[in-house]
Amino acid sequence: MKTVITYGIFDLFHYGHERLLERAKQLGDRLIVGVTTDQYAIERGKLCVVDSLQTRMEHVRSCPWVDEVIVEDHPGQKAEDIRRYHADILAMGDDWLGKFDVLESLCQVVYLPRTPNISSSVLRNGRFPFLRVGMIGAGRIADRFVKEAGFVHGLQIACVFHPRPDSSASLQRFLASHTSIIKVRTLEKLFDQTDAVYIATPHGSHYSYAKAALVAGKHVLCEKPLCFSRAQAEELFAIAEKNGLVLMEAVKTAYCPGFLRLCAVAQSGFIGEIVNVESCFTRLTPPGCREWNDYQQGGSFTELGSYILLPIVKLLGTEDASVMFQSVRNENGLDLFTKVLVQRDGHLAAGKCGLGAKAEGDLVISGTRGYLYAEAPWWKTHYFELRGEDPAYKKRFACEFEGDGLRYEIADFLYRIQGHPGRDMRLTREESIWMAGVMEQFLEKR
Ligand code: C2G
Repeated sequence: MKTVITYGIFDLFHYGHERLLERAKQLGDRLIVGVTTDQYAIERGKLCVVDSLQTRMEHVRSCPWVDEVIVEDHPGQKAEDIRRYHADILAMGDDWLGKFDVLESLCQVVYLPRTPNISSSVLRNGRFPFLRVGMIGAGRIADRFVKEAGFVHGLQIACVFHPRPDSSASLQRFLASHTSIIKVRTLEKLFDQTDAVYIATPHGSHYSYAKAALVAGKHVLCEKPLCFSRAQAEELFAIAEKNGLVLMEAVKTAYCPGFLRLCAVAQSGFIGEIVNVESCFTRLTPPGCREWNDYQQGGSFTELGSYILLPIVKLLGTEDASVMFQSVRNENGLDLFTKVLVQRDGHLAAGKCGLGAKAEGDLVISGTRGYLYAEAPWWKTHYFELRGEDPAYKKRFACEFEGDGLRYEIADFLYRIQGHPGRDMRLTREESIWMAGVMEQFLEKR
């Protein structure tokens, strides 16, 4: 009995997959197929898998040549499976040529010619129109956004609008490094040429640009903080819902695989009841930067508050809570360092952020049976530990965090616009509205 094993994502199952499985079976007597989980596919940079794991496994299982279907969910699993199933042959398409030669010490590795002119991404693009994205603003993050958008298939950055089209140095720099993106001089032009808008302008202008885009029928991905009042946030989400549009707040951590895993572990009982969340994010920012020039909405909390509030709202929810602030300010009244204290029955939380003072940027989630610890930069979550009473006990979790990590929120934005379920929980409407309410309280008390 010769056992053959192969692996794939098998998204939007097509005859290229069928032919690969048929030919793999012809190499032996038994064919085992490993289907990659959504999470592991995302960790491998496949950000826009359409079909659920269940559906993809059913498609593979429905093929007459397939004897057994297993799940592939972690790096190095192929070597484990080859031993576990006593596989004689690992068969893969030749787009993987050479990549699995290292496993030849365990079994024969065969690369089968790939079927030309068919792929899941071609089918995906065929099924969903290419999303034309317009950008408002051309500052620091805008540049990184374009680079990260390059990893998400199915969308294209078409044009950019800047309120000062002729005098903005950052816009000139941006256009020089992104020559395929055209400058438009009016918002109307931007809306005419796009399906969705990414807003990367100074905080105080997010609400008005988001409202204009939603009213114009455009999906919106808006940099954090979405806006500075609960009522404004509720209004924006109401317009989005009325117009059948996606509105997402771009707190990138909320969409990255590691943070999703951290929240899942925290909420799955390993640490017991969650009692306290402590988050910290500091980034020393020199005088003269925009964060210090905006006397209305500048300072540390409006810049970094969304990050430190994220684990608090994700793990403790959006019910009413008492929120208190303590800040150290500069001569212009802007906060160099701010602590936010959140209290609700049975739950406590404290967030610290600073552009003018440094602290240990860690995240600690305390429960009745243990705690989770994530060191800086937890907001680019790639590693965290489960710890308990015994200091020697540490369960380690490592996760992919590719590039600048904006690709995950961009992929989710596209995914939600294409109408796929299951990703709107990553940062919900209620959570964004709650954070806008906390921002409102901070500015009121400032
Ligand atoms: N394939 C093919 N012809 C195509 C498309 C895919 O022969 N036109 C093969 C691939 O080479 C692969 C298998 O079908 O061997 C599954 O392809 P995908 O679903 O694209 O999965 P992939 O990203 O290659 O995942 O850990 C390895 C991965 O799990 C492989």
